[in-house]
Amino acid sequence: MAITKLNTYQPLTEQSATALAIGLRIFEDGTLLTCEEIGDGNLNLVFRVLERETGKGIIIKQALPYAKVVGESWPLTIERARIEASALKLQRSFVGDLVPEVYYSDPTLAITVMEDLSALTIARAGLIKGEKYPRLSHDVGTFLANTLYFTSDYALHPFKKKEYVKEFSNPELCKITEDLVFTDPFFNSETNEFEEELSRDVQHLWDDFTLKLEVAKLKKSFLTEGEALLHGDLHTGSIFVDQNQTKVIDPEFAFYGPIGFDIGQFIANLIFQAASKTDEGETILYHIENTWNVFSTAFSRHWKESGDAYTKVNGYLEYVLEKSFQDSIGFAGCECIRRTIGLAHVEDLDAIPDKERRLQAKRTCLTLGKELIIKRKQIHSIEELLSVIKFHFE
Ligand code: SR1
Ligand code: MG
Repeated sequence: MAITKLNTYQPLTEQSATALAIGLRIFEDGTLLTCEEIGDGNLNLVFRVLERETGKGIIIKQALPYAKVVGESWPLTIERARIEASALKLQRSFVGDLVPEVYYSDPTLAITVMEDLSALTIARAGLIKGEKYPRLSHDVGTFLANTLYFTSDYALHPFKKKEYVKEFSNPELCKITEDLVFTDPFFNSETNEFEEELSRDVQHLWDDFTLKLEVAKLKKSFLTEGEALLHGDLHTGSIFVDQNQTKVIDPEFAFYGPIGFDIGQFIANLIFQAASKTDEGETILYHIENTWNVFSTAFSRHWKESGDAYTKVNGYLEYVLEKSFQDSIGFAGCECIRRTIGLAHVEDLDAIPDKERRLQAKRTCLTLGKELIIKRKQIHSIEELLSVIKFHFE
């Protein structure tokens, strides 16, 4: 593929992104193209290049050498672009169209050129508007089962697994999660942000040493258990949807970690929806239940179809599933708390227009988050988890 090759990194502009698209020859020679920077995430530039006549488009995502959400005072390497492109390609080999197709990637320029998904909606935005996505939990459950099983030691030759562990070593983005999910919200840290009215609730949380010990155990799992290749940031802003399809995007936080992490982050982001709505709770609870059921059924099927000598030992699969389930409850609890009082909030809660209702929803996320972390080992089934969640929304 002939391209306009830039040999050194420089942030793209709408002009240079268009030149790159022309060089890639994805479009017919001479077609008129338009380009717009549409990135609204925390870290990267995202350009959409469109062929004017047909509306056919591509996305060019480029990592910036700093965290866009804070600015140049928070430097980051552009290594995450290589991780993201590699993760998308590997995930696609296990889940097909549940992730976008990558047309081209260049680690020097830190770009990934991929399928344009702008006909779909970001799940968080659609759910906030009250849209229903019947396939969402089925597709995310399948994504989780396939990516987590087929990148784990349960499926891979040990040499291949260790190659992937090296390829997906992602210390900088892991550090963001270690700080923003597992540490800062539980201490009086400068990165935290919350309404004055929540100060007493937050102080109560910071004074809770039982909670801190359980979060320390969860952080230890995140730091030390390289079980499977995680997406690493599986919130509803990382998922495009419509009525018929689901696409999981943005795996720049991918690394080898504990299976329960992705599941827990997704569940927590559904919980924000339940917390923000006065109706439709049942649909969200259904998605939580279905995600786990689809995940555990497909993961068990893969396990029974392959695996080593130990995967045939009675009780081992059940042990792995129960550990992942209880970890995911704890990780969901951490996500509930950090998105409420930490650095990166969610629209589901922040955009609740009525102040009292907003504060109430946030308090619920804090108390529910705490209960999920502390009681995770006493919750043995998805039905029990739903009862705990429902109790907080009654
Ligand atoms: C500085 S990045 C803040 C958050 O945005 C990403 O999507 C991750 O969730 C991260 O924690
Ligand atoms: Mg992202």
